Amino acid sequence: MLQDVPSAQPRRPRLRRPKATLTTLSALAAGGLVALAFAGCGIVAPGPVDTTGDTDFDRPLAIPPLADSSVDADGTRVFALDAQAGTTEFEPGVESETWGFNGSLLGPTLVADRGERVRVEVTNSLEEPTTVHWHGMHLPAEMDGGPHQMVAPDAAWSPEWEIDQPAATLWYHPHPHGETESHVAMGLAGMFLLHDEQERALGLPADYGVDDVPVIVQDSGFSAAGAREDAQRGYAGGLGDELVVNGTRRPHLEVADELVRLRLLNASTARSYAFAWGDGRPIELIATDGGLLEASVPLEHVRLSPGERAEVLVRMAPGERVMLQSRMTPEIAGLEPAVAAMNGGSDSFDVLELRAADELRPAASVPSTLTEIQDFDPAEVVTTRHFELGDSFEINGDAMDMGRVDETVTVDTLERWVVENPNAVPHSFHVHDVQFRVASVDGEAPPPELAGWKDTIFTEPETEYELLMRFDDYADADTPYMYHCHLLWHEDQGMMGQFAVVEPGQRATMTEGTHHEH
Ligand SMILES: [Cu+2]
Repeated sequence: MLQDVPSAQPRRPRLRRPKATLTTLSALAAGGLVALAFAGCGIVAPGPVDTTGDTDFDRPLAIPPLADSSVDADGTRVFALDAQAGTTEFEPGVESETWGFNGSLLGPTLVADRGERVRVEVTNSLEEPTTVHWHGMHLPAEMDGGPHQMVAPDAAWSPEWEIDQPAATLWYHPHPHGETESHVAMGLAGMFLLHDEQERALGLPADYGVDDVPVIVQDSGFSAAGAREDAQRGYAGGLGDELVVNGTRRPHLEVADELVRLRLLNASTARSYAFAWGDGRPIELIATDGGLLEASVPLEHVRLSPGERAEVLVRMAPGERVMLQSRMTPEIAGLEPAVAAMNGGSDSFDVLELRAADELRPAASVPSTLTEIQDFDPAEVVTTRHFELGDSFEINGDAMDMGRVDETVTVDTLERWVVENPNAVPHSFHVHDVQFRVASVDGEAPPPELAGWKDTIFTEPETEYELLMRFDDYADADTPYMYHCHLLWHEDQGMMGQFAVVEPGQRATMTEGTHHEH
């Protein structure tokens, strides 16, 4: 269980970092003039980290509790989330200040069914405003929990919507403009799992915390005594040299089932992972951000940048132990070695050890077809937009302006968004409201891990991603959705834009950007 020792802490979070100058950082990252120049500006660049094989994973993995809910007279499922400050003992007897929902760290797991109407009664017991964004969720813009839906201290906000998308591993986290990195680093994050009839019928492992296990991976710095500390910083943002999973350092999970489903969530602010098994067995990917793949795919590794999710299956033998690791390399990161070295792209970690009981409950075989994913027809594309990710945290040359709508989308149309990272440094791209398909990567068909529904992609340097997405409904000229780099420091620096979904012929209420030709 999560170590919950909530207490009022009327102080600002400690995990705030100085804002380094962009030009220095990006020049360094690109040039690889690593430690020497960093020493000159008072920042110690993270060096490569390898913690594999170092220590025993002797702590039981904390499992976030399932969120309580009640059902209203009209059938709406109602949850409650309260953002709170408290303390967490990552090491017994050593308290760190942390934030959580309904507790001192992370938040409960919300579960809902396709077709259900849900309401989340959000309250804010922090001393500063925050928001709760439903990452990956298709919903009206005013329910999205972005920077326009701030919840003041002691205030409440109750977004309500109908779950209208396939079974998936989604998550929630704050999205206050300029403060997202620190709010997530303090511990505000949780999972939101969606089920549907088709997924249930597959007979996949579905016993929460037993054979269907949330795996929320975050990195942090720790003092020798085990208090949480500021992480070191690369161009990507804060990069801790240690991992916590569901808030547990060095965790293991006892399993008594032959087949186990792990729901991997990269809830780190900056670090990307390349998940693989320590004994070299393939990692069986069954779902990406927005739901199931058409079929399970055996991979050497599953790369997840911040915000991305993957569901994987692992078949255990009685009595065995196997370590989930992250073994990133410059090749997997798609970065030059010098840039990779200072942005976590050469780092290896033990993540979570699975320990199988001597007798395991047998599992049904996994159906060869998990779902059918209908491809979008490119001939139906109504609008093509281009997004160039800059190395000084702008998109198409502009930093985020909460008073400007950058793109106006007509409801009920298919769009092509071409996203390019022309620089040598890492970025990513996340779109609110919709799940998209990756039509091509540099003109080639996407690899299997990008072949399903996605809402966030890592954007490798000098690579062009063609995304297709349909904006089915929820026209609202008054309220924009966001698209942004999901490296949270970049997002906070303004690497974000706004789009409004409107009725045909309508204009967004907010000032529209004028420099795009469609
Ligand atoms: Cu970025």
